[in-house]
Amino acid sequence: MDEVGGSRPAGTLISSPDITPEELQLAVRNHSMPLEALRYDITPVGLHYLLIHFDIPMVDASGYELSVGGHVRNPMRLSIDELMARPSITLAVTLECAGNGRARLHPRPMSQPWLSEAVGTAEWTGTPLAPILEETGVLDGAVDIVFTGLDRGVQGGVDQYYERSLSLQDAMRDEVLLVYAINGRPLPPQHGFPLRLIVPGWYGMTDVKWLRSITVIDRAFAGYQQATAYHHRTEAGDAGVPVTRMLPRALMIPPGVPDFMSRTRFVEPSTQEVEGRAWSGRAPIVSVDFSADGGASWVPATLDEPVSPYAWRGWTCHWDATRPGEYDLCVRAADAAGNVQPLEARWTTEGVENNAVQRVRVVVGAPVDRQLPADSS
Ligand SMILES: Nc1nc2c(c(=O)[nH]1)N[C@H]1C(S)=C(S)[C@@H](COP(=O)(O)O)O[C@H]1N2
Ligand SMILES: [Mo]
Repeated sequence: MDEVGGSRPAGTLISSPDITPEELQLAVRNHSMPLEALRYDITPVGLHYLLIHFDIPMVDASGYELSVGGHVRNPMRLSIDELMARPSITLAVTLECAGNGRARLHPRPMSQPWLSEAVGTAEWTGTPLAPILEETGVLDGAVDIVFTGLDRGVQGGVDQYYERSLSLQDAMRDEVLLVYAINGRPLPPQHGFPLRLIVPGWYGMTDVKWLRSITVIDRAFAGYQQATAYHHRTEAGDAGVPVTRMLPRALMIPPGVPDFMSRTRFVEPSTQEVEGRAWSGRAPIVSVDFSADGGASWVPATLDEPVSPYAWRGWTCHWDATRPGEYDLCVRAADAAGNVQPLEARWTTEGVENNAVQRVRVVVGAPVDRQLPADSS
């Protein structure tokens, strides 16, 4: 048995199906969204997934200032009151971790061991970034905008503050926000109090929490989370392709009732209305298909209107579950840019962008024993 605090840094590959103590440490700190929470258009804050690389910093809002500087004409410092006095926008945005699906890979890249539900949709309130960059007077030759958090730690042997960058062009998009509220309430500590970045459509690593500074630089940003981590690589040492916008994914609310340990579902012989959500950060979702036979045959689901241009859309599908037996349910989303979820996982060294279809095992028919009041159906 391996001990916690052992010798497997992120980046190690594990072939054993067993989750290691190091992965368990991360999994209990960073939770995903229970799949039944797909019922809500807007995820209640405590059910939204969480990913925190280091420690949650304790921030006193009264002394807080965001600094905006670097390759600019007029560097600025903004208090939370000053940020909140600026024009505000509320946008429903679906966030998903780039590592969603990682724990289903073989061998398994050592990091946060997500299954399929590292996602959530919140109503984020904040002020647009572009006018702030305009007021600071970004100078000619600006290349990247660096967003630095207040949280510090060691990853890949590098002592760092959590930092990510965007190109000037991406940072200037209208929907990019500096956010101070979630679902109508101030950000809680775990979601980035008092201020974070939200870049709709991109995987979650972009949305720097506990934002301390925004720095304009005249070269490509070489920070660890930008230049080393979050690349689609199929071999260690490859240059790889940076992870940016979310690939399409559909998830279903597992029907029926779960077995406590295995999560296998039990459904009475019946006709079922299976439902869930689908999203893509690349282009609007155009179809969701449902399969009750592990992907051998598919039927189209009915799509609801998206919750916002940057959020998931609901879908429903009729399932004839009248015949007792075992079923392997799957759903598959496609977007208008032609991206379709694969049936088999696509392996990458960091376990990013695995948007293989979700599979839910369902037994139609009663479990062996039953201890329910007479009036339950
Ligand atoms: N400062 C800071 N920002 C961060 C992170 C972090 O560890 N530190 N994690 C990132 C990652 S990888 C994800 S997926 C999202 C998760 O946001 P949430 O916890 O609010 O859902 O935050 C991003 N922003
Ligand atoms: Mo993430």
